[in-house]
Amino acid sequence: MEFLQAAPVLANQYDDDRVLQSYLQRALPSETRAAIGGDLTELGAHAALAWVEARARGANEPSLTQWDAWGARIDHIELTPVWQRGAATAARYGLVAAGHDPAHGEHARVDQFVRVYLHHVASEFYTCPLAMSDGAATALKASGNAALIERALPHLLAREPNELWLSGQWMTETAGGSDVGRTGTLARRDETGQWRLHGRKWFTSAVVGDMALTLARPEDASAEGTGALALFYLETRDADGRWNGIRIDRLKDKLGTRELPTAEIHLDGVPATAVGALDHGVRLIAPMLNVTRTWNAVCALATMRRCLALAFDYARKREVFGRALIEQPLHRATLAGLQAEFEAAFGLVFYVAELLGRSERGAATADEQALLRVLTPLAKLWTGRLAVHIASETCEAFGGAGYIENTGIPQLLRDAQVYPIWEGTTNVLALDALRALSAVGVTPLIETAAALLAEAGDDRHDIRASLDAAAVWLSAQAHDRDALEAGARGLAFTLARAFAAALLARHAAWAERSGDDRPRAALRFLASRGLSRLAVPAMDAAATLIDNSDL
Ligand code: MFK
Repeated sequence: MEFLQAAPVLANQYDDDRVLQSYLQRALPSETRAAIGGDLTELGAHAALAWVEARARGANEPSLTQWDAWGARIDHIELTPVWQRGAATAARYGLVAAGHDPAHGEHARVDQFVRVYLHHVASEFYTCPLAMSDGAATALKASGNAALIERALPHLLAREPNELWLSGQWMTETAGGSDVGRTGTLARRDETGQWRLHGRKWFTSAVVGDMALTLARPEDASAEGTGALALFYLETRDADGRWNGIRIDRLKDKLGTRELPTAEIHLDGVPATAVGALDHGVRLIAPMLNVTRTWNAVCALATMRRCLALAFDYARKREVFGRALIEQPLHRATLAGLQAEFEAAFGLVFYVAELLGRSERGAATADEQALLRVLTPLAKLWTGRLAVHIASETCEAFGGAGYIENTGIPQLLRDAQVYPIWEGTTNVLALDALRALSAVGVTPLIETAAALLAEAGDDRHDIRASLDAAAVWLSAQAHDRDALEAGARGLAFTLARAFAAALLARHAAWAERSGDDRPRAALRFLASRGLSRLAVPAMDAAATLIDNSDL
C-alpha cells in the first residue's frame, strides 16, 4: 500500500509541557498550583483541539464593510469565529484579570502569563488586544487618574464577557512607528472645552476595542518631539454604539497574524480625556509599553513551544534512511539546540513575570526594580528573534511539508515574524536596553547572576565571564555613542543569554534534586554554543559598504 505520512499530533499542551510543569513546581506555592491547575488543564486541552479545528477550517480572515446598501458609513468589521468567542474565553480564564488579582499576591503575573502562554496560539492573536488592555489597566493605575480608573478598570479586569472591555494602544502613525516624537495627531479643545483628537493612526490592532490610550500633540504645545505629547483616553463608540468620530480606512494586508483585524484609521474629532499632564505623555504610556512587551515575549515563547511540540512529535514518527528522524545525529543536534535556547528563554521571560508581580505588589527591592527595567527589553528582543529562528527551523524540520500551507506549519513562521516588530523592533529594544543600562548599569545583573549561581552551588565561570565582558565592553564604548549603538544588539543578546543561563543553572540544580537532569542538559547545550555575542561592528567597513553606492 502507498505510504502516507501521519500528521503531527498535539497532546494536552499543559500536561505535555515538561518545561512549564517543572517551572511551576519550583516557582509557585502548592496551593496556588492547586487553585489554577484545573484552568490550566482546560487551556492545554483547548490548545490541542484548536490546532485540529484550525486545520479543518482553512482560510479564516476578518473583513471590513465600510458602507451599507443605502450609502451610510458603517465601518463594520466581521470577525473570525475564534475572535467572536475571544471575550468569553478571556473573561472565563481571566487572561487580563488574573495579572491584577490580589488573590495570588506577587504570583499574579506568573499565573496570568502561564494562562496566556497556553492560550496564545489558539487565540488567533486575540492576545494582542488583551495585551493592550492589560497595558492600559497598568498605565491607568500608574497615572493615578481616579476618574479614569473608576470608569475603565472594572471593565478591563472584568471576568464577565459582557462587562469586558478591550483597549487599544494607538501609537503608530505614518511618520512615527519607532520615532513616536513625530506623532502628528492634534488634540484641540472644542467650544465646550472638550478635547477632540484629529489625525491618522496607522497600525491599530485593537480597533474593535471599546477604548484606547493614544498620544496626541495638544494644539498649543510649546515643546518639540516626545516632550510635547500628551496621553489621552478615548472611548470608541458613542451612547448609540456608533463609531465616535473614528473612520476605519482599511484593514492591513499583513504577512501574518491575518486573523487579527489590524486597521488604519482616521480620528475625526473623537472626544478624549487627558490621562495626566499635557506633556511628556511617553512617561505615562511607558508602563503600558513594558507590560505589552512582556506579553510579546510570552507569546513568542508560546510559538516556540508549539513549534517544538510539533517538530519533536514529527521527528519521532518520521522514518528516514532506516531509522526515526529523531535518531539521526544532525537532526538530534538541531532539535537539542532549539530546545536548549527555548528552555533558557522560558526561564528569563517568567523571571521577568515574577519581577513584575513583585514590583506591582510593592515587594520588589531596588535591585529587582532595576533588573525588571533592564530585563524587560532584553527578554522581548531575544525571544522575538528566537521565535522566528525556531519557527523557520521547524518549517525545515518538516521538509517539504513544512512549506505547505494547510499543514499549519508555514503560518507559525509568518506569525512569528511579528514578534521582533510588534511593540518595537529588535534595534529599538536594544536601544531601550541601553537607555535602561545607562540608568542602572550592569551591576544588578552581575550580582544577581552570582547569587543565582551560588544558590545552585554552581562554580561554572562562563556565565560570570560573559557578564563581566559585557560590563567592560559597555564602559569601553561609553564615550563613543555611535559605537555603543552599533554594538547594542550584541550587548543585548549577550546579557540576555548569560543571565538566562544563570537562571537555568539555578533551575537545573533544583530539578536534579528530584532526578531530572534535563534542565542541566539544556544549560550545557546552550553554553556549548557560547553565551557571548559581543562585537564591535567595523563601522568603517560598514561606511564603505553602504555609502559607496555608485561602485
Ligand atoms: C500582535 C500583532 C500586531 C499586529 C502587527 C503589529 C505590527 C507592528 C505595529 C507597530 O507599530 S508596533 C510599534 C510600536 N511602537 C513602539 O513600540 C515604540 C517604539 N519606540 C520606542 O520604544 C521609543 O523608545 C519611545 C517612543 C518609547 C521613546 O522614544 P524617544 O522619543 O527617544 O523618547 P525618550 O526621550 O528617550 O523617552 C521619553 C521618556 O520615556 C524618558 O523619560 P524622561 O522624560 O523622564 O527622561 C524615558 O526614560 C522614558 N521611557 C522610554 N522608554 C521607556 C521609558 N520609561 C520606562 N520604560 C520604557 N520602556
